[in-house]
Amino acid sequence: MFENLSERLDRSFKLLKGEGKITEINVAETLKDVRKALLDADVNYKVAKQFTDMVKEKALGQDVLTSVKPGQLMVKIVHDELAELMGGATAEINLQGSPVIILMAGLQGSGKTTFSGKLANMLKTKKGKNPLLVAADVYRPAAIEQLHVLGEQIGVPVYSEPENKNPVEIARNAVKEAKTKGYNLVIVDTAGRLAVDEQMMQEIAAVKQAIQPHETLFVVDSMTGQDAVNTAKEFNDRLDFSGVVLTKLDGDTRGGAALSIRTVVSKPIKFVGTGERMEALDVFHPARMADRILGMGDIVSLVERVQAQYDEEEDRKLQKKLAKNQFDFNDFMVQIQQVKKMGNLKDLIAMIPGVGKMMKDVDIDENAFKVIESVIHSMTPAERSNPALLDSSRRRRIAGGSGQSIQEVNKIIKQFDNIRKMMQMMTAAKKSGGKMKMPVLRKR
Ligand SMILES: Nc1nc2c(ncn2[C@@H]2O[C@H](COP(=O)(O)OP(=O)(O)OP(=O)(O)O)[C@@H](O)[C@H]2O)c(=O)[nH]1
Ligand SMILES: [Mg+2]
Repeated sequence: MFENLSERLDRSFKLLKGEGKITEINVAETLKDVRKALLDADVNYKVAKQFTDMVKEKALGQDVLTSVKPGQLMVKIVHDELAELMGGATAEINLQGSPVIILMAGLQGSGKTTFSGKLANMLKTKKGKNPLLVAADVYRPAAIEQLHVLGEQIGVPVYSEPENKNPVEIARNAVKEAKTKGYNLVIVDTAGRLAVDEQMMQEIAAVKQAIQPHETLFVVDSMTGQDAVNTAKEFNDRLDFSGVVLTKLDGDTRGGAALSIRTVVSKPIKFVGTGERMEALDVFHPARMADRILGMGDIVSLVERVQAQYDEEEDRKLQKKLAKNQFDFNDFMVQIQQVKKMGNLKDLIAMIPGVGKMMKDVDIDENAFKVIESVIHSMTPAERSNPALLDSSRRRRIAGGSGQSIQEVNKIIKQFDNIRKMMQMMTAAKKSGGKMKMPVLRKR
């Protein structure tokens, strides 16, 4: 995401950084490039102009021309202004209420139902909420089913009235149900609608009126481009929503809408969806997003995501096994599952500062795990817990069983050996009090 934009900005800054002496002329040139990059990334032209004017003003005010490192100072100014453009501070979701009521609104296919599930999952696991999902999409029977499937997946109950065609009643009944059954969070998924469809706009306004939600979230597909801005405006005029959710930021999006919406409707972006999986949801942080756009990576989000999946108990068991030199293929499998839970590998890698750009055209083989898993599955339990058994005849049998070549099987066993050695070294270093260098987080 935002790849084009970050690349283009990078190029114009490089020019600036390369200059021995910066003049007003090349600052102006750079800003022209920045503006063009923004426009090409689908940022609203008024917003782009306002943005570069602001940067120019700041740059002049801070005497970029006479500073020691003018290129870097410019990058910093652009960074801070980008963050400002996206709302400055992180906007928290309002969880004051019993029950807290959250209403979804947005165009057809924008990702409302998926986001409803993701949000229930996040607030349940991270905030200890006890959520009730509500299927108030009365137009497509499949929509109710879809929410039930998601609910089951994340272990959250779903309220629905398949026979009732009145979303206002369903929503009202659901809130009543939540109160009597002790759910402290109600998430109401609604049918997608077109802003031009007067009847449907009235309907969602009526649902809002009836249940008085603490948050009304406008869900928008980031791939929609400029149209997203207009849609956001129309929904806001009718619903006065409290926050924006950008979905599908994992796709091939230019992301400019994200930069414009905040300015146009003056409502904060609260969450971003980055995939179809229930875990693929991030709280929106303007400064981190600015980092990402400028190619500085998003190491903090990365660390958070890794931590969320990190199982302390598992880790302790693993340390013990390592110390006793008992790390085996079963443990290897557990490790692979943990990495897989973190989401799409390419997304994760894109968050590492400086690496995102380099890896842009590298094809990361998401199937690599599958091959490893199939090889491990073809081992007997004895072999899995005692890799030393794996002689050449056993390896041949495993190759046959997993449908891989013998070379592939050898390679995977070798990789396993290397990982085991590396992990042992790390554990030993930790034990002896030796310092393993931790990566330093970039601080601004
Ligand atoms: N890649 C990606 N796909 C997503 C994301 N969010 C939703 N989707 C996909 O987008 C499609 C539409 O999502 P839904 O959640 O059904 O959208 P909706 O707004 O409920 O659609 P309607 O109820 O028909 O209006 C589904 O195939 C989702 O899997 C996301 O963040 N990233
Ligand atoms: Mg839906």
